[in-house]
Amino acid sequence: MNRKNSSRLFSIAKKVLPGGVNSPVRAFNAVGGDPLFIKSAKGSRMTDVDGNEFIDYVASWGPLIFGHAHPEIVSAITRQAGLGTSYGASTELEIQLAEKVVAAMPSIEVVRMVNSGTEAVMSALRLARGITGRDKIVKFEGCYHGHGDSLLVKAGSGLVSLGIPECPGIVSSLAEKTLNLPYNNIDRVRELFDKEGKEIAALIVEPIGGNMGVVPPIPGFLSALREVTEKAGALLIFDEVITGFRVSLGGAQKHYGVNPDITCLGKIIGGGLPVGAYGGSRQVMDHISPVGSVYQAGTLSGNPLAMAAGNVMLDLLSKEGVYESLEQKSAKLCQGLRENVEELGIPAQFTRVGSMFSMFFTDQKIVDFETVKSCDTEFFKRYFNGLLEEGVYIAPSQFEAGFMSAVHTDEEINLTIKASRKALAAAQG
Ligand code: KE4
Repeated sequence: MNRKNSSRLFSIAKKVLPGGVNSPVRAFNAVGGDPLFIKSAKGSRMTDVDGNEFIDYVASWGPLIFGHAHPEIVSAITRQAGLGTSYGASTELEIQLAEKVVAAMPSIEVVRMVNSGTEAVMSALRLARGITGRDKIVKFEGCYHGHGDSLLVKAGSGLVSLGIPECPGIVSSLAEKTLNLPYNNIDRVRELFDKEGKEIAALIVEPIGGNMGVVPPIPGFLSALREVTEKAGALLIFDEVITGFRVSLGGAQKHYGVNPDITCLGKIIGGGLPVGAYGGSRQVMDHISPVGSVYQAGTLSGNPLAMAAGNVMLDLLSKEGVYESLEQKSAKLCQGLRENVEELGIPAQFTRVGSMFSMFFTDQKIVDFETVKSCDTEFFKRYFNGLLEEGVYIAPSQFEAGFMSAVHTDEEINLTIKASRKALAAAQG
């Protein structure tokens, strides 16, 4: 495949951007070769600067559940841009999006818009520490909650893809306040809370792990987290930046029937524009300035463009049959991929919740970060590059999620299954 222009641009980019990228996971470090530079995208397909076209399962790392350049989202953004891109003042648009979030997410009565998932999580942690007067935070190994200082401790996503065990620059006195546990291990949660529960401000969890590949919660895991945090007077934070509006209109909390104290959102609610949000009960959220004294602010928070795009996105998602269709498409793809590996005798594990899914090249059952780390990342690297040659684009790391959109066609899913079989066979060597 001709990737001349991508390589040319990458060498120029490296002169002015760290590693030639604005986010490490795009750099293709885990899969080799120069990253693709994208020229355009439409529906389920992206075209790079060399004219190569790909069926896309990255979806900008989750936001584009209705595909690229959806006409209704594009026209909402275009229309709003003509009315102004940012006022630094309130608009009706932000009320409309907040009302949609409140109506959909079972635990949210009040929500604050910010500009990224990282900002949502940082704010949620500050809020939990402000409410409880406690310092300690509990998270799970392999979960990624953005690049806020307290969370870059044994985190997933780019840190595990790039093999960065600990991120330099985090003040040690802060890092010590972050306690890590193995995902899905209820006994270890109970043990820690028995010992230190009174010092813990919050436990934050991806209710479905999405940053070590997709790792679903085992039955009872989320309800145990709810019970343990309740008992200790600690807040339960669901980081639903990926799962919110992805696995159901009410996110993972609706899907599993467990309500957190604070929910972090991002990605999908911005319709492809920069956005984040955090919300909870009025009692919790009224601690946030200007009502309460926990300060959090943002120049572009609730900006009209992202609100306009998010409003259309949530309207599209509220239509009858959307999640059923996502389920059917995702099940069809994963069934095809499973048949491929079975025919070829390749050890692989499959995980999926709705339209987020992973194929792990290991014979170990996937339950946590340790089991995920048993994957054959060299095999994944060959598979990734083989798929790319066949015109299919997945996340350039074994430790990321795959995303189906509402606009992938059956024909594209069949093409993907065929491409995957060829890439698997080639990867076997
Ligand atoms: P952002 O600050 O990147 O908008 O969101 C951070 C974040 C928070 N919580 C979860 C569960 C997330 O998955 C993320 C960001 N996800 C990564 C990919 N898994 C974004 C891709 C990137 O870092 O470029």
